[in-house]
Amino acid sequence: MKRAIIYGVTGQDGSYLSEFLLGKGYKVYGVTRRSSNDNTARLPISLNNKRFKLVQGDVTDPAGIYRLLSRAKPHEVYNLAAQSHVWTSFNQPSTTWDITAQGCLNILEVIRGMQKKPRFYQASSSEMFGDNFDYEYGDGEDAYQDELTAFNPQSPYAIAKAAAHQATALYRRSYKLFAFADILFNHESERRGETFLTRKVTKYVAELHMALLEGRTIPKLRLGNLYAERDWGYAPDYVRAMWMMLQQEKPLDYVICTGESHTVEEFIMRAFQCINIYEYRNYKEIDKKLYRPSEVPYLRGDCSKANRLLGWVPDTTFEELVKKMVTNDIQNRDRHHEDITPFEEAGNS
Ligand code: NAP
Ligand code: F7E
Repeated sequence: MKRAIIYGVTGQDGSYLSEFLLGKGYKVYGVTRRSSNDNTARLPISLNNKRFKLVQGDVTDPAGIYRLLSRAKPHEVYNLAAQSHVWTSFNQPSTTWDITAQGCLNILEVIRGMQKKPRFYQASSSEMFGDNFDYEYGDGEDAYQDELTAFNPQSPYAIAKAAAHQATALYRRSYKLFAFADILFNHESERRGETFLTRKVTKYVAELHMALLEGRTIPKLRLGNLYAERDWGYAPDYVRAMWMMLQQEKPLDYVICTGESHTVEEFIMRAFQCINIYEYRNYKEIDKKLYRPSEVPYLRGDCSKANRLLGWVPDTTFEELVKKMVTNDIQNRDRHHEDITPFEEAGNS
């Protein structure tokens, strides 16, 4: 039976990846760091599987990584652990560095010292491109990023990810490690952390939907920069790509994205439209504190290489993604309010 270790198993992607690997017959060691509250809310499905083992650990603790890898003797190690919130990284640059850059190096060093070396996966980020892009036709209309676009990171998070990305490539070249780094563009889901833009919006929309039905008012949605553009995909599609990469004969880096870019405002408008609100501006206010000292203005990936060599294509469209997230947040609210009108029928614009 194949064995895999997932660092970052309690996060959005870690939870989906653990279910995906269990579905493929793996034994999965999911690593969770110690916390004063239960942080396994995303793992009910995996925890019910006898082939899933939840183990305590932390990527900043090299000795613990060594003990786990020596004991479990995995075939594959997935590093999804990170302080992954860009805005937070400006407030906590050192913590972000220790987890997101040094954590990756700690795992690589342990693998380098092992006799039977597992395959290694590193979750790199489109944030590494920062404000840089290439042009297809040179007229500015078709700007994109791919595996060859130069990095110009714009946050402590992106700098840490770029360091981890380069370390993975260096260990692959220097020590012949079977190490891959995917450049993942934004991907969201019903399990997305609640302080990321998409989930913050869909939770608000669900709350507003309920409030309107009950004749209540709620405070406005506080937002930062509405004009940044992102290439948003669906997380389960992206964890499938992670596994597909590690099954390749030759370790290479890939961009994983949808190839479509939308503004923050477009995402918000779509989400409000799910509850039949077509003029959302009355419900939002801009809070300058939510602006970042430095922003990534535009992300649109080109995943032709992953298409060609892995046969990977995203299954979920932008419109489906927004709808899934809003529907899920409304259903979560509904569990406590069984008798309300389904949102498709609510005419509250
Ligand atoms: P996430 O929900 O923030 O999950 C991050 C995970 O890392 C959590 O399980 C967290 O544990 C864990 N972690 C944090 N510090 C740790 C430490 N010191 N030791 C061990 N684990 C630690 O992130 P995600 O959205 O699933 O993303 C997964 C990976 O892909 C991350 O590396 C992220 O940077 C990268 N990525 C994500 C996106 C995206 O759009 N989602 C795009 C590009 C790259 P707790 O649950 O205890 O906090
Ligand atoms: O911001 C703007 C914000 O925090 C998206 C992480 O998974 O993807 C993610 O990073 C955009 C930015 O994600 C609010 O300024 C406006 O332009 O959801 P986000 P992100 O920064 O793109 C990359 C690829 C990763 O690797 C990261 O780990 O939305 N924005 N108003 C806001 N963002 C937030 N969070 N909150 C707001 O109120």
